[in-house]
Parts: sequence; C-alpha cells; structure tokens
Amino acid sequence: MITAIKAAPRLDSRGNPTVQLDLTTEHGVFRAIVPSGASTGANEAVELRDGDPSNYSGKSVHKAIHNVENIIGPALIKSGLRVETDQKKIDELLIALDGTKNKANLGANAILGVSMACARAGAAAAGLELYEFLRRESGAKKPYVMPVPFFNVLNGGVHSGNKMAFQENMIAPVGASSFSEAVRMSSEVYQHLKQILTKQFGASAVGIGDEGGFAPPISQPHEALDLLVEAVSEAGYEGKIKFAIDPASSEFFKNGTYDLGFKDDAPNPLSPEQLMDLYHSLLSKYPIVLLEDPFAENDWASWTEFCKNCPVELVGDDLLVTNKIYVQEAHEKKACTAMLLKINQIGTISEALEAANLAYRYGWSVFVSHRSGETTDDFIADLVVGLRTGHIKSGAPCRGERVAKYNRLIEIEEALLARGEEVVYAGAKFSAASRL
Ligand code: 2PG
Ligand code: MG
Repeated sequence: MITAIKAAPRLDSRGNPTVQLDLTTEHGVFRAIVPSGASTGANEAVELRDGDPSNYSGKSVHKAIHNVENIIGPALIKSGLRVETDQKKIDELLIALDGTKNKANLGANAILGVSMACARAGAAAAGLELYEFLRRESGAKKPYVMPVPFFNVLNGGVHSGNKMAFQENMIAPVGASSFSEAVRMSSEVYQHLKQILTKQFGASAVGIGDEGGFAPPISQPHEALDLLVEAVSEAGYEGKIKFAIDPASSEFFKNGTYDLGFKDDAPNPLSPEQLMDLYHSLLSKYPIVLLEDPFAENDWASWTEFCKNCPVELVGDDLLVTNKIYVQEAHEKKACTAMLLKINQIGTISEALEAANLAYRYGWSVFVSHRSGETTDDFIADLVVGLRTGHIKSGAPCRGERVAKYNRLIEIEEALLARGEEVVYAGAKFSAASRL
C-alpha cells in the first residue's frame, strides 16, 4: 500500500531543477528523479516550469511539486491501488487526474516521477528486480536480451558549444560478445578519440558536451565520422564497432530548409532533397547502422520519401514523442522503422510500454533513450532489458548520470548470468531484439 508521496526539487545534469519523488510503502521508500530534454519535440508531454524569472531563470518546478503533494499523492493513497499489480490503473488514474491530452495541467514531470516510483515500489512488493517487473508489465518473452549501447562520443547541435549542426555521433559495438565487453571496447575507443583530438586540435578541444561526448571545433558531418573511423581503428575494433547519427534536425529546420550552419556565422541551408543526398552519401561511405531524426518533426513527406529507400534502422524521436498516436500515424505514412523511447516524452510508464508494443506490432524496433538533461536515476537500464529493445543510448562512457545506466546494465548482465539465465547480447541483430 502507498502510505506517503513526497516530492522535492533537485538538480539535473545541466544544473536545472527537476522533480525528485519519494514514495513510501510497507516495503520501504522508492525514489525516482525525472530527466529533461533540450532538443524537445513540439508534441512532447508538458514539462511544467514555474516561469518566474527570479527563480532558476523561470525553470523552477514548484508547481509540479505542489501537484504531486496536494493532488496526485492524496488521490493515489485514497485509491487503494496496489503497486505490485496495478501499474496500469495507477497510470490511468494519473492521466485522469491531469485531464489533458499532453499532461499540461499537472505536468509530465510531476506525473512521470510518480509512475516510475510506483514501478520501483511494485517490483519490491512483488519481490522482483525492476527489469523483471517491467518485463511482466510489457509482456516481453525470454530469453533476456542485453542491449547494444550506443555511445554518443561526439556532441554537437544544441548539446554543445561547437559549430557542428548534427547533435549526436554514436559508436555502437555490435561486434562485442557481451554487454560488459561492449562497454570496455567503446570506452577504449573514447580514450583513443580523446588522444586524437588532443593531437589534432589541442588540449582545449577535449571539453565535453551535455551527454559526455567531446565537442571539438568541427562543423561537418564527415569530419565527425572520420574522427570516429580513426579512433575505432586505433583501438583495433574495425568492423566490430558501427556508427549511428542523430542530427536532431528539427532544431535546424526553418522555412522548408535545413540550415547546417545554424550554429555558424555562415548559413548553409539544404533542401530536403539535398539533405537526403547527404545522408545517402554518408551511409555509403561509413559503417552507419542507425539514423535518428534525419528530418524535422513536421516534415513528414521527407520521412516517407527517405524511408522508401533507407538501408538502416530509421528512428523517430521528435516525430513520435513516444506517443502511440504518432506511432500509428508514422506507420500509416510509412515514415520510419523504429521508435525512440523516452519516458518523459509521454509521462507514464504504461503509456511508454504501450507505444513500444504498438511499434513492435508494426514490426518496428524500439530504441530506449536518456535525455540530455539527466539524473543519476538508472530506471531506463532496467526498462531496456524488461522491454527487450536490444539497444539503448545513454551518452558517452563518461559523466556520472550517463554511466549510471551503463553500470546498472553491467550489474543486470552479471546477475542474470550468475542465476544461470539464458542471456543474449543483441549485437548486430539489435533491430530485431524483440523477436530474437
Ligand atoms: C535526443 C535527446 C537525447 P534531448 O534528441 O535524442 O540524446 O536529446 O534530450 O535534448 O531531446
Ligand atoms: Mg533524438
């Protein structure tokens, strides 16, 4: 039984306030901390901020905290819903209490913390690990699949101060034989990349962006990918480590064109067709296995056109905002082949699982993601195993809030193996992980 719910402001990895939730049951106190994005989709559930310029420059979250303590908490305690069996009903209650389509009333940052903490409490009440509880909730089958970690080692876009338009350049160790080996290989590449950057641009070039990747003074996509090729080769992992890009292109889509110079003094607008050509040339030159948000959230026609002939997993982030309505729309429009899953885009765990299961029904993949403003909460590590998505991105192998997820996944892999469970590392089959 839930006996108390307390919320308090804490800091996220960018130093902005966020909501921390403590939920008490007879089994203990269960905590959740809510993440926050920078390149947010227009249709994401609403993150409630107070807007008072004298308090965290408008970013304080007292309204959300007030809503947890005075509206959600009392209603949830009174409902008598049980955390071990009623996650879906709890989430439905939260949605009903809010009463809007996008959680604008109570705030997704208020609601999500409660939903996450209920799942943690539910797992404890049922005597399960969180990933096991989430597996039960999602209906995923065994064997356990450990994900390929996609490490964002070169940061650009709105996550860094360099001139690179593309937001994320990731390395994906598909050739590893286990999750922990994948982490070791990628971390070695990261260290090689650091040396290469120091040699090429000087020591000041190894400052890092929001997600722990380096942010050297480069601007062009091929410069980033060439650096990755070099680092992977120096680490001795050619062929075993592939690449992925998230340009986060909604951020630089203006008046029908994509301005690759949006962080530079010189504009460099590309038509959607020119941008498609650029992607095709990058895909043919580099070992890229996944492309996320190559087009803007409202440029559906380009998505559909590109998807006809896209040889790699095509992931919708801003396009889908973890919302089954847009997943369905994208399916109808044949716009992409995978859904990015960010729990705070939709605001409850049940809705995130539902959107993921709909994506699976369409034969798509699901890619679990952190936010650029993160916390040390490692919920999504359990989620990726419980939902069997086969791949996760949580930034570089650097910064506490990023490695918290990778470390938790190493722990899960160790525990599953120690228990004698069948554990499969998704490897090159990450896109088909739910069907392995
Ligand atoms: C993205 C994310 C996470 P943000 O675009 O995929 O990497 O960034 O949290 O800023 O939306
Ligand atoms: Mg994205």
